[in-house]
Amino acid sequence: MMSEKILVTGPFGQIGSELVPELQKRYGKENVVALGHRHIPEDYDGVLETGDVRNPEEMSKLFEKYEFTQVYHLASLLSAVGEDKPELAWDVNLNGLRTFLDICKDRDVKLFWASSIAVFGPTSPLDNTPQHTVLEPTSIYGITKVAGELLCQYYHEIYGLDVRGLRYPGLISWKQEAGGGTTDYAVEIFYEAIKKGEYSCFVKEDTKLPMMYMDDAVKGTLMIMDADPEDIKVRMSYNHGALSFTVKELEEAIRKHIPELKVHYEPDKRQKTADSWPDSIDDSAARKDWGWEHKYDLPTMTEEMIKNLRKKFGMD
Ligand code: AKB
Repeated sequence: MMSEKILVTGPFGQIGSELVPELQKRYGKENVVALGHRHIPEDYDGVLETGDVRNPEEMSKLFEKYEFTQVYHLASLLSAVGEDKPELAWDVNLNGLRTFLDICKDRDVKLFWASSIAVFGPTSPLDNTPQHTVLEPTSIYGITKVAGELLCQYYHEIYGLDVRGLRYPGLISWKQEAGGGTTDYAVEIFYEAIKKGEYSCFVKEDTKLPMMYMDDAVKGTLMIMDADPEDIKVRMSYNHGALSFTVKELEEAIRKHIPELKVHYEPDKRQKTADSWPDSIDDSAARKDWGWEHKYDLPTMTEEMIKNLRKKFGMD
């Protein structure tokens, strides 16, 4: 196998914190470079560079130094923080992506880009939202993801760049807390249930969104990057689905393990974004083209989350 050199941007975020160790296991610690920006964990064990994804000169120098063969470009502002800082969201999400599209188009590099269910909006079908449908998002985050997906497709068509992407749903994980997203409640509820037995939820109890356990998200990310280029028929981003539940259903699943759990519902401005996103998505294109399948359902994901968080907080 050709030896790989891998760059991961956003390596200490929710996805990166779990993807980087998997990449290190597969390709060797010395072959995975984490591009840190501001918050770098003191105990990070691996090759580290610091820099700004919006700076093409800085990023080009890194490519000269390491001759990367794969890039996982995860660095992004999420939906809730994007509404507070729309200019920064535009700058980081799109100028960051442009940097890598431009550098990679002239090299033999496979580029992964993280998109989101935020590409959909109130005019997209709500249930089982198809791969190809109306994309009229109302959040700035969603707008950057649609524009980014179109750019990816453009660079593939015009320059032959091997770029691949996933529309992640809300991701649920215990190693690293989510931050700045609309789906963060689905992670926070576990932390608060375990620490305090009580959670105040910022969306209504009947809010239903597509979700996925992080192990499945990491598996899907590696699967799409392993796939034969011929099998990647979508060069925008693939719908990436697993679960779909209301907050009330999640609350009930957690209560099976923590019977005393109390949840209050105090919707805030994030409700509007949640309401504009699909209830569930159709990911049959990913299943057909490159064999995507998920493992975790609501009960097994809930059990894993609670078991691991109890361990993490020394409560088992
Ligand atoms: C968010 O809520 O902003 C993210 C996402 C679904 O892209 N978790």
